[in-house]
Amino acid sequence: MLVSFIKNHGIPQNVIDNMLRVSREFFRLPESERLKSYSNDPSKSVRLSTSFNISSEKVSNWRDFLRLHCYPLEDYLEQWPSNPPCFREEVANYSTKVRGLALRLLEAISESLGLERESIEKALGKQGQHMAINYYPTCPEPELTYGLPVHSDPNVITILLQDDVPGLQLLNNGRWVAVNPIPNTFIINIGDQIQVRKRILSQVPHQAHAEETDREQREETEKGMSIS
Ligand SMILES: O=C(O)CCC(=O)C(=O)O
Repeated sequence: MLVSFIKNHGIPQNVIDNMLRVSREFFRLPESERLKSYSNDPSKSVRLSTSFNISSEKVSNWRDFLRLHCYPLEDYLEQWPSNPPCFREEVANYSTKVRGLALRLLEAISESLGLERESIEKALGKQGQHMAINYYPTCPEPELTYGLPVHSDPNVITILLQDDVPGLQLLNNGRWVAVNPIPNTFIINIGDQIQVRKRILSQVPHQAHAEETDREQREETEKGMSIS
């Protein structure tokens, strides 16, 4: 299994702070403004939605998300939300830096497998990049649902940024282990597309717990967020 935590990642703190800030600002916009990005069509390259498929599912996830295609940036930037006004600039900056980190990690993974540095990148060919900004409202009855149910990631590699609200859980030897957020630290998860063999490089099933945040104890009480 491979989940890693990366602290010395080279992405400046202000880029991360700005990403979290504009994401929060987006989800605090009036509903009428947010709904400009709303769609139930999974093929859309920009889409605000909730849960997975609220028309067919019996239990909905306690999560809203804004999903963005990010690469090549020039193909998508104009479709991203223009409110908050600095949203495009800050998210573009963050996604470019995160892409650089992903490529460096793929090189390191190649080398750790005894391959040439660029082998995984070359084998994968032209790479898209997607981002999900996950927003978890306070849940009045967290025992009845999830933020996100157990899943593995269908992509190559996930670089997850948490805010300071816990919720992520990893399956380890049949037990769920809570992953408390560490400031300025990314969680790296290997996706289905580069699993090598169980025990060498494989997915870690994970889920996000719906949290009943104590409104008295937090200044920004109403939500947890993550960016993946
Ligand atoms: O929000 C989290 O902590 C988990 C997010 C996640 O698992 C995902 O986006 O695939």
